[in-house]
Amino acid sequence: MFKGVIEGFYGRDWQRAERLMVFDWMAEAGMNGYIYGPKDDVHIRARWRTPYDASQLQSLADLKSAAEARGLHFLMALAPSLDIIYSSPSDRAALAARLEQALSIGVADIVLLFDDIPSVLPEADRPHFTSFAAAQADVANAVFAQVAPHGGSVLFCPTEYCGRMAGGDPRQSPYLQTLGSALDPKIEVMWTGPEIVSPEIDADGLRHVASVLRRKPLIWDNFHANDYDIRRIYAGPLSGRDPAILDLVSGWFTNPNNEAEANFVAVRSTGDFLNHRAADLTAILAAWAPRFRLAYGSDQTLPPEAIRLLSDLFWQPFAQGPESAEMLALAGQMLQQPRPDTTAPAWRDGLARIRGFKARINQLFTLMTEIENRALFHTFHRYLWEAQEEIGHLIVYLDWLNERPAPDATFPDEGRIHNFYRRGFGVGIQELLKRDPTGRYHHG
Ligand code: GDL
Repeated sequence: MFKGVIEGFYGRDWQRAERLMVFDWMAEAGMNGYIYGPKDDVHIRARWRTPYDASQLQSLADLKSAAEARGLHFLMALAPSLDIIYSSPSDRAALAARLEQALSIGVADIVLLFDDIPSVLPEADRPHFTSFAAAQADVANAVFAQVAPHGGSVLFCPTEYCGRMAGGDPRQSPYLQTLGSALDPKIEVMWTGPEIVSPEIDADGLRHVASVLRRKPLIWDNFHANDYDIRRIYAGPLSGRDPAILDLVSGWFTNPNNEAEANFVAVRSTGDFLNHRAADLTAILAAWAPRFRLAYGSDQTLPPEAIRLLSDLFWQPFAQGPESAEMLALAGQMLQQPRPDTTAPAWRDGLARIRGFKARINQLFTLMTEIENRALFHTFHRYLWEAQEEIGHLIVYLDWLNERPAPDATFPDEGRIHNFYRRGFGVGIQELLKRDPTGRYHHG
């Protein structure tokens, strides 16, 4: 069973050195496969008809060798989905030529991507196929027929690749029903779970997908992906996936953070899960520590508690790290009353604890500036900057409440708020659409 990483996100793709670094982590984590599929490579998606030139092809061949040297199977993605005419002989020939090119460097395992496109059969195809799914299956079967004699395989990412896109219950989706019956049974079908980014992937959901696809799904896990939100990055462990579900899948690839350096915990914790090992965050963070060597010589690294705090601050898509969650809950309680009794022992104690947390974030921020690995430093720097800025802001506000301002007084730090604090086009829109704590908008 494939257990690995797919470089399948939007945004800047990894550089060669970053890929080799991730390969090392993957091998140590007991993974066995890597899919080369960055949306940034125009030859995969936007210009899928255009072959790689000789030097690009050589780089891919080198990457394949580097993966194999670490025991990782190398798979390549191709996404003709944006504008292919499924019935066009010239498009089919262009696709076949792209496969020949992959085969020429020994890559016979092809990941055919039909994600993130409108679910409509092109006009020109309507006389030739009964449905969108039938057209895709026809192309995928042809791809399989071309690579199979070379010992190759096809992993197929459908257009409905999660429960939500399939209308909730995948068994009811005509699109998936057609794929299930029309795709060659040896073709693997990818699935991201109930959602694009799934908080949980559970056994019942997988059984339902398997029944409609007539094969076990192959998981494309976006748990640690962060390309959809510039304010987030995930250095917390995988969760919401019980190892028992591994019997219900044919393979598993995680599509992690854009920032390669941020992926140590993602790769290790996913590797632990895929190999039925109990996740041990302390051990993972200890293994990460050597990358945090301080620049001023010696073999000192960031202390374990600082690395733990870094992971805690940038935890998971659906949960704050344990300490960050505790601090947010505490601050939430302290801010519940418009004019809290700041002399109450609980309030004073809360302020002291948040101040302590701020001091630790400040210390982490400073220590990070001193690490030798500048790529790792820059990976987290802007996120840490924001964390430091925001908690500083919270403390200034709590201090102001502590001075027992008059009931009609407003928070005085206006200059800072209006000049540069939380500005930008995106923020402008967020300010127009005010959300309640459950994420809903209320107009008026
Ligand atoms: C997607 C894209 C993927 C992206 C991810 C997270 C799939 C199958 N496709 O929709 O490229 O990185 O979401 O934003 O997940």
